[in-house]
Amino acid sequence: MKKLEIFANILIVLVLVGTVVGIFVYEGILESQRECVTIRFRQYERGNPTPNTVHLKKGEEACLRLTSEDTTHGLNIPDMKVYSEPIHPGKWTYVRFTPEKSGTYSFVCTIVCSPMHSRVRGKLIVE
Ligand SMILES: [Cu+2]
Repeated sequence: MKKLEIFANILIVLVLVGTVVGIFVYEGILESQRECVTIRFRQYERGNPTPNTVHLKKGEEACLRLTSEDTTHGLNIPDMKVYSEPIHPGKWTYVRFTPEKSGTYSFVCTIVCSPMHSRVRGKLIVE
């Protein structure tokens, strides 16, 4: 009986600690998503990535939250040497980087997504 009580008490403590830790982790995930700019990739024929122009702040960490509405794409910002993992339809891919210089930068698609793949692009404006 004594051992059972000790086990029950340990279990209760673990559940309480787990709940509190879980809430903090969940809030952390929500917070990190709030700071991210969402870009929805689409083939050129379907309207290209939206938004097509994204504004970022120089010297501040940027977060891009990427998804696709048709086929698999990829993101490359050649002048910043920033690449994403493949952007699959209905999934989220995150890219974090800190733009060090102001200016206008292109982002392009890295995965052949249609015959007009080379036109899948957008702009990042760093101010
Ligand atoms: Cu492409």
